[in-house]
Amino acid sequence: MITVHHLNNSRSQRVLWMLEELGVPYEIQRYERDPKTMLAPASLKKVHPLGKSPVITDGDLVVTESGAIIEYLAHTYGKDTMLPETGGQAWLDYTYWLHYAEGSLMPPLV
Ligand SMILES: N[C@@H](CCC(=O)N[C@@H](CS)C(=O)NCC(=O)O)C(=O)O
Repeated sequence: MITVHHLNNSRSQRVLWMLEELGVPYEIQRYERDPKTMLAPASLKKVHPLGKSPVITDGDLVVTESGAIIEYLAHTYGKDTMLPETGGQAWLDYTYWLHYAEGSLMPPLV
């Protein structure tokens, strides 16, 4: 079972969106930012030493960094439904939107 270690108001939202698109079962472990510092609680460091969100666990695997998580999920659970063949326009479009989300969309949102 996938567990999403979800921090409020964070990139973790994209991971939840991805999992909904894939239709893969998952559970959510919630973490709340400190209202003054807006930092994640120290308990998140027990999952991964960086203590940042998003991070997911899938069995024994720990995956962090939102783009890497999205790629992991696409390759593991979306091979037949989401992942285009390498090369060609569909694959370029997939790659574009994969990087657009973090490289262009996130900066004006944070
Ligand atoms: N580049 C990382 C960014 C990770 C990151 O900075 N996450 C923020 C939320 S979007 C966070 O955990 N902030 C709380 C903190 O730094 O304590 C990713 O895309 O996953």
